[in-house]
Amino acid sequence: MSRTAADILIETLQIWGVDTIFGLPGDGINGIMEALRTRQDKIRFIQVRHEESAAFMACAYAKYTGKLGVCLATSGPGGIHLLNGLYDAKLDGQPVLAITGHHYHDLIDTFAQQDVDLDRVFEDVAVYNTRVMGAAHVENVAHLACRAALSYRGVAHINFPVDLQEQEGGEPSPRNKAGRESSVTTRRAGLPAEEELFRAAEVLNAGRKIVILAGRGALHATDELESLAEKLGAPIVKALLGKAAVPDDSPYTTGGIGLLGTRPSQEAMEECDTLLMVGTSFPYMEFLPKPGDARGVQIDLDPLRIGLRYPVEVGLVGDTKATLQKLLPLLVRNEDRRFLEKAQESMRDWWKLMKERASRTDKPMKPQVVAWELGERLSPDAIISCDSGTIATWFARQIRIKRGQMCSLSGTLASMANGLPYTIAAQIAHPDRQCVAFVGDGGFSMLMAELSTAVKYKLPIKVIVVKNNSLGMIKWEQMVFLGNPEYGCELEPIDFAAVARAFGATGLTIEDPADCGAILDQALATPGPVLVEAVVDPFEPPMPPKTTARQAAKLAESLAKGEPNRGKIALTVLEDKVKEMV
Ligand SMILES: Cc1cc2nc3c(=O)[nH]c(=O)nc-3n(C[C@H](O)[C@H](O)[C@H](O)COP(=O)(O)OP(=O)(O)OC[C@H]3O[C@@H](n4cnc5c(N)ncnc54)[C@H](O)[C@@H]3O)c2cc1C
Ligand SMILES: Cc1ncc(C[n+]2csc(CCOP(=O)(O)OP(=O)(O)O)c2C)c(N)n1
Ligand SMILES: [Mg+2]
Repeated sequence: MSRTAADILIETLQIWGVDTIFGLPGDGINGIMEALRTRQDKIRFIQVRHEESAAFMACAYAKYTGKLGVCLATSGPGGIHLLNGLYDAKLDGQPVLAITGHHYHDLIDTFAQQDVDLDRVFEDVAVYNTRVMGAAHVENVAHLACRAALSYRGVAHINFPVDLQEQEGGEPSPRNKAGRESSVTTRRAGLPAEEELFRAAEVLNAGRKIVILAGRGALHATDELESLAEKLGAPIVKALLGKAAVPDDSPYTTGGIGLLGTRPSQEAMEECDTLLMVGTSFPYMEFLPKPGDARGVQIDLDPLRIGLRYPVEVGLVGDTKATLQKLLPLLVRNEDRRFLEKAQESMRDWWKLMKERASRTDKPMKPQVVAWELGERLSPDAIISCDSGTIATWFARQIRIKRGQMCSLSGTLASMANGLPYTIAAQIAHPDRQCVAFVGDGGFSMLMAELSTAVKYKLPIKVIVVKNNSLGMIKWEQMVFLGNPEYGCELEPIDFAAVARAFGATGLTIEDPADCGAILDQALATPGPVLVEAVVDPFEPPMPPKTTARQAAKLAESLAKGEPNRGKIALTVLEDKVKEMV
């Protein structure tokens, strides 16, 4: 039997090492589903409950393996559902291939059912975007799509009309010659020019108070980063996607930066005379030194990103690890260790404060307690995925990442709801590792049907839902940034433990901080998918590293304007401040 166009597509993906596709069937992709059915021993199809999850999963698969993530959706609504997860991949620079269906090729643009030109819809999200014109077209475009996603670290999209999927053979045009494609992968810009390395070394060797800002582009260069910090006497500040670039117990790091960051990181940024940015496009420029206050050097794989956030003097275009290996021998040890030592001392105080916030016995339980107790119990190989919300603050601050662990969230898109799909993809990619979702009640409820996916594929994921019955982060933003009473942020409570049990997973609840550790132990030791609902204080504020007078004034304004929970909020904020001072 001759191969269909869909067979050619799937076989080409196999050449590129694709072993997993996340998706949901539909009438626009039945031909592709058949090609997958007949190859299920070689390529896994993971059925999801919502295509958005499939795209998040493809993104996380890429984040946690470095390989191409692939998702599949039907024509019209299926493809549209993919979009949010695809933007997550685009904005966090992950290689993802999206395959979508279209209806019959000769009825396209005739007001037919599901007549959505997804190749036009996906124009902005994709670095490579095409519609299949016939069986003879497939091999060429499938190779290119894989190559484009991997080399440009972005989204590639193939839109495939349903009738063409079943087309057999397909006569190539006179100019099209078969067998000309290659699946050899190539990397761009491995190393910067030598003279740039010398110029960078000159700037760094002249610095006395140097800060290293490391991001996700440095995740694979932990040892090099620590050697760099040792040589330069420089604290390593971490952008959130670079949380695992060095472990939190490294003597060189002051942890995160930004609203979710630490005070020592902010102080180091305020005082430094030299800034070295490594694999980061950290977006909050207000947390970086003022232009002119520090000299700047930046390492990035993408030349477009050089000088994006800070006017650096030298840009090293190259891979972090390879570049640092070349740069390190050119650096002279900074004998003035005072800047690093001061940062280390501030960090000791910071961790005391974090532990203090996480050891509170108040009821309702403080969210920091859950994050801290979880972090203490995670196994050395754990993969932790988080959602957008105040939940990200507790994740950033109270979960101390260890060497060997991985973690992520939807960074630059900052989407809600990715946490559960990310965790499912992590567990599929790494069946033997501990995979944990740390999510808020708002984000989790958006895609919670994927619990069924975890049950279906017997994935032993652990999901910690921090339940404050509110869209917590937005509530605080409305009050602290705008000075308005919260509006539209309360959530109707859901019994998530009961929901988990209804899905066929184990469901546990923590209400008393005294039980938190024991219940988390139980959850982590229970086989199969487990959900823990942690009921927390909705009035616990995600405090910035340093509260500004403007933020305090705005909060007071919102309370005065009639914030419905003003009594409780005033008390909680005041109590937190008092506790920190005594
Ligand atoms: C609710 C919420 C709150 C947030 N608050 C904060 C906050 O307070 N602080 C914070 O830091 N983040 C925060 N974030 C995340 C933030 O939006 C950004 O996503 C994050 O700061 C970016 O981290 P990054 O610089 O590591 O990654 P990116 O912005 O993706 O930058 C990575 C850079 O590395 C480069 N690169 C990739 N691979 C390599 C390589 N091999 N070698 C060299 N370069 C490479 C890329 O070209 C890119 O320029 C928040 C997110 C959410 C959801
Ligand atoms: C898809 C999407 N919708 C809306 C937002 C805006 N937003 C950011 S955080 C947040 C609240 C998240 O609530 P929850 O998951 O309960 O976490 P919490 O802040 O309560 O910890 C909202 C609505 C977003 N980032 N993504
Ligand atoms: Mg919430």
